[in-house]
Amino acid sequence: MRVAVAGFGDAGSSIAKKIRNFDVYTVLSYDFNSINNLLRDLSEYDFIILIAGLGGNGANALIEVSHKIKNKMIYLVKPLSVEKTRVEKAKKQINSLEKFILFELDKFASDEKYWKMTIHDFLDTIDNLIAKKIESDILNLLTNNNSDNIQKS
Ligand SMILES: Nc1nc2c(ncn2[C@@H]2O[C@H](COP(=O)(O)OP(=O)(O)OP(=O)(O)O)[C@@H](O)[C@H]2O)c(=O)[nH]1
Ligand SMILES: [Mg+2]
Repeated sequence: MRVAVAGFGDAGSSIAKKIRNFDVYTVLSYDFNSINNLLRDLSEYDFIILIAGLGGNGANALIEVSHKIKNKMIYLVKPLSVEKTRVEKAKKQINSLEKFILFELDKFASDEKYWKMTIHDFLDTIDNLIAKKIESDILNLLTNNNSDNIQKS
């Protein structure tokens, strides 16, 4: 089974770049041609992993692409609740998706071990954790040939 990873926007591409051993596409322009070229590239694969941070343009592109792809798993990062505008946009985006795995930045931020970190190091650490979880989901998928077993974190 051929698996590709597509990371949309800043959060999505930052996470996707940390995933090893699979073909990774980072998506930072969302015009008609870029999205169509991406869809053409992704059509060569049997299963697509889609990743984005909610509340921005990347997640909108992810939604558009995901509606055109059958075999997929979607991973999303939920903004911090202080990011009010993004949180509002995130709600609408979530409503237009059926099945996804959500990583809540608030939950990570409430863990004391991150409090001394800069926001950059915090996000970098979280991105490593998310990338590891996705890699392990892909390996499970390849072993079992079935995405139903993927556990929500
Ligand atoms: N895990 C992680 N989350 C991030 C990162 N950068 C931003 N986020 C979160 O993801 C949400 C979406 O932000 P971006 O990824 O910048 O959104 P975008 O898709 O680039 O869209 P725009 O910035 O609106 O053009 C933000 O509200 C942050 O909470 C990152 O590097 N890693
Ligand atoms: Mg951005």
